[in-house]
Amino acid sequence: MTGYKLLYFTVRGRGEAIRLLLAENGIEFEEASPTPWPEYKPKMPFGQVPCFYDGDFQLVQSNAILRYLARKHDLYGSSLQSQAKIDMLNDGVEDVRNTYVKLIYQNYEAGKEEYIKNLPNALQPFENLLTASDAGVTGASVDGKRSFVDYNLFDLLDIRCVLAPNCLSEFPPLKAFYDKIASDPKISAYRQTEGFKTRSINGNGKQ
Ligand code: 0HH
Repeated sequence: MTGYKLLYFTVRGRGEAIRLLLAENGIEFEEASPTPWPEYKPKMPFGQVPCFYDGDFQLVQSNAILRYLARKHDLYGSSLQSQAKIDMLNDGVEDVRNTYVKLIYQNYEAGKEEYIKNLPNALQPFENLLTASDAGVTGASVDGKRSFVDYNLFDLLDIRCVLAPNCLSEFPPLKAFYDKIASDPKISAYRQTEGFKTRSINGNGKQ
C-alpha cells in the first residue's frame, strides 16, 4: 500500500482536525469509512477509529496521528520549548473535547444549558494563552508558527460555535484566531466541499 489513508466514520468527530491539517497543507489522502464496523473493529489496536495509514504503517489514536503528521510535515514547532507548549495546548484541547463528548453522548438534554453556562470558564485559558502568543494576528497559537494544535483547537472552537453560536464574542483574540484559520483559502475551500458540509458533527445527530 502507498500513500495516506484515513479510516473514520462519516462524522467530524475525532477525524476533523486530521482532515483540516491535511487540507490546509495540500497533503493528498484517501478517505474510507469503516463499514461494516464489526469487521473493522478487531483490526484496530484499541478497537476504535480514526485509523491512519502511511503505506503499510497503521496508526490509531487521533492525537498520535496528528503528531505523526506534524513531525512529517513540519507542523510541530521549531524548538523543544515550542513543542512543549504545543503539547500543553493540545492536552488542554483534549480535556475540553472530552467534556464535550460526555455531554453529546451521555447528558445532552439535561446537561446542555449548564455546559453552555460554563463554556467561558473552559475557553478562558485558551484566550489567555493565545493573547500572549498574538495568535489572533498570526493564526498560529504557539510562537508564530502553524502547528498541529491549531487545527485541533480550531475544530474545538468550530463545534463550540455550533453548540453556542456567540461563545467567542467575549474572547476577541480567540475569535480572531478562529476567523483567521477559517478564512485561510485552503481551509475555506475545504469547508465548502460537499464532504464537509454533509458530514454530521457527531454520531448521534446531536450538536
Ligand atoms: N482516544 C481515541 C482517539 O482519540 C478515541 C477514539 C474514539 O472514541 O482516537 N473512536 C470512536 C469514534 S469517535 C469509535 O471508534 C465517535 C464518533 C462516533 C460515530 C458513530 C458512527 C457514525 C456512523 C455514521 N467508536 C467505535 C467503538 O468504540 O466501537
